[in-house]
Amino acid sequence: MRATAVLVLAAGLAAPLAAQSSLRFFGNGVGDVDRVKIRVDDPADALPGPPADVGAEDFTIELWLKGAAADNDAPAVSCGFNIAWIYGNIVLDRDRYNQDRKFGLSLAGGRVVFGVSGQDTGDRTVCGTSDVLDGLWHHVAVQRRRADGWMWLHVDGVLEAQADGPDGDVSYPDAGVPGSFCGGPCVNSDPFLVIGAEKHDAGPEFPSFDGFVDELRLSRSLRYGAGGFAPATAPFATDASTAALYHFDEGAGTLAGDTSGAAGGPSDGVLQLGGSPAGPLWSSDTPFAAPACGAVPYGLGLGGANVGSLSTASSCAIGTLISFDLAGFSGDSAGALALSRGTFSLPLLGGTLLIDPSKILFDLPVFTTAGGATVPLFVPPDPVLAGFTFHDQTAVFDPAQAQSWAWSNGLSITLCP
Ligand SMILES: [Ca+2]
Ligand SMILES: [Ca+2]
Ligand SMILES: [Ca+2]
Ligand SMILES: [Ca+2]
Repeated sequence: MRATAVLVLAAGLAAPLAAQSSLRFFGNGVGDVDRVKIRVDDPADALPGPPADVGAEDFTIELWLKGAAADNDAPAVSCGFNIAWIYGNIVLDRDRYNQDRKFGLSLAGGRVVFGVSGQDTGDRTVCGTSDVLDGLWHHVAVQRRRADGWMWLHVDGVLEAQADGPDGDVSYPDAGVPGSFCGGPCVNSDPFLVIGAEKHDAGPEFPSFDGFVDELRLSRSLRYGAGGFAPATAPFATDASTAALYHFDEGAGTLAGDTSGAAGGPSDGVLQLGGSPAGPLWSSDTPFAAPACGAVPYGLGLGGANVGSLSTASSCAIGTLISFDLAGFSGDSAGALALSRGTFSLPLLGGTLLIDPSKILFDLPVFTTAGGATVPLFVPPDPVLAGFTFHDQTAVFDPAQAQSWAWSNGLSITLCP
C-alpha cells in the first residue's frame, strides 16, 4: 500500500497556469518597444540561426489576430511585383533593411498582406480579400514554396490569394551583414523576426499593428491546400514540421517561449515593453473558448496498437480522488505516469511522446499487474484549481514492445469546480 499522490501546485503558480493568454500590441512602433523579438541570426558569426529562421525550405506561417479598423488605419496597398506590404500595419516583420531575402505580414485597408523578396529573384506582395479588422479573432496562414516561390494566403481557412512569387532561399543569410541604415548597422533589427511592430522604427509611413496576437506557428512545410481547411479550434501541438510554436500563455514576464521542441531551438522571443499605453500586454482574450471540464483522450502512444489505454473512471472535480485506469500493458512492469502542462508529438523509444517534457508538473509511479493498474491522484478542494488543464501519459518498461517501452495514449484533464 503506497500513499496517494496529491496534486500540488506552487503557491501563486496555479492561477496563471490555468488560463490561456495572448499578447496585446498598441502600434507604438518606435524606440524598439511594443514588440516581440525573435532572433534568427547572429551577425557576428557565419553560423546558422535557430529554427525560427525559416525560408531555406517551404514554410507555413500562421497566427490568430484580432484588431479594429480604427486602430489600424493603413490604407489598402497595390499588390503585385513590389514590397508594398511594408506600408501596412506590420504584424510580422522579417525584413532586411534595403537588402534581399526578406518577408513580412501586414494589414492594409483591413486586408491581410503578405510579401516576399528573393535574392535577386524579385519581389511579390499578395493581398487578402476579406476585412479582418472587425474586432473578431481571425486565423491567418501564409505559405511559400521555395522551389518556385509560390505564395498562398488563407484567412479563416479560405484561400484569398495566391501568386507566383520570387524563387529560392529567403532565410536570413548565415553570414549576413546588416546594412548601415539605422544610425549604424541594423544589428538590432535586421537579424530578428519581429511580432507586432515595424522592426527598424523607420518612420510613421511604416506603421505597426495595434491589436491582439495569439498562437504563432512556424512550419518547415506547406500545411494547407488551395481548397481550404477548417482552422484549429484549440492550441496547436508540435510535430516534426514545426520549427517554432508560441502559445503566448506565459501570462507574465518578458519571455515568449518557443514550445516546439525543434532541434536547434528553442527560438524564444523577448517582449520589448514600452510606449503609451505600454505594450505588449498579456491578455486573457484568446481565440479559443476555455475547455469544458472533464477528461478527453488524444493521440496514440504506440501507433495503431492502443497498448496501455488511459482513462479516468472518476470525476475530474476538485476535492476528489481522480483514478487513472490503465489497461492493456502486457505484464507486470514499472514505469511512470507523467503530468504536464503541454501536449507534444515526438517519436521516442519506439512510441510517441505526447506530453511536453519542458512543462512536467510531476511523475506518479506506476506498477502494472496483470496488464493493468489504477493510479490515484488526490486533487485538493482549492477553487483556484477549477479550470486548470493538464495532460498525462504513462510509459512502462515492457520487454514485449519495441525498444522495451510501452506508451499509453494521452489524456487531457480539465478540473471541474
Ligand atoms: Ca517564381
Ligand atoms: Ca540563416
Ligand atoms: Ca550568423
Ligand atoms: Ca495563447
